Amino acid sequence: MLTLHHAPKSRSSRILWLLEELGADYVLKITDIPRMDGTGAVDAANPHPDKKVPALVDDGVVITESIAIVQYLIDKFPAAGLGPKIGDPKRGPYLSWLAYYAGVIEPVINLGFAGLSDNPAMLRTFRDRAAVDRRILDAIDPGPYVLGERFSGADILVASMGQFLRTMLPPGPVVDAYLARCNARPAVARAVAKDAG
Ligand SMILES: N[C@@H](CCC(=O)N[C@@H](CS)C(=O)NCC(=O)O)C(=O)O
Repeated sequence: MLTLHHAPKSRSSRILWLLEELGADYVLKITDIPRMDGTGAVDAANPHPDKKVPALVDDGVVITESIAIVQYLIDKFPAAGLGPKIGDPKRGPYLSWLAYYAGVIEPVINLGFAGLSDNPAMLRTFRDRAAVDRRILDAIDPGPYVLGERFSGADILVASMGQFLRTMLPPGPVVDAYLARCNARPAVARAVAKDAG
């Protein structure tokens, strides 16, 4: 049995969306977390080693980190076709996007929020927001999805940023249309209804 430890409107919302895309049977456990605005608190029942979300538990095994959870679930439900399989030429680009999301996009966005965007060491390591925006725009235009014709787990990661805060993605009509395309998926409506509690 799969259990998602989830805090509404957080990084675990994307895993809720993925579970709905996959048609998975799962238990949703609402988990409190300390929020940026000072609300919320650490939830002792949260199995995440850092008491964060998302945390997925599959038959007693805890899986953490959005990227690992996305790939774990996509592997577990191969028939849903949300990730190119080994041997598929799109597999390399797909894995590159998962790693780029965790290893570059998240740090660049968070360094921006922290006012550290101009730090030379950070720029050398991660490049800047303009470079991230260009990579995203180059992927989704013409797209229509990050990997081209096929919607995948990479879209769940990229689009979930814009769902959380529109300014986390590049401004303009290309991203607006991409988000509208992703948000029109029936699984998003189901996830949003559950996210609202
Ligand atoms: N790299 C982690 C980040 C998880 C994360 O920071 N989650 C936030 C919610 S969006 C959290 O649980 N914050 C509570 C805290 O920092 O105590 C992932 O992508 O899974």
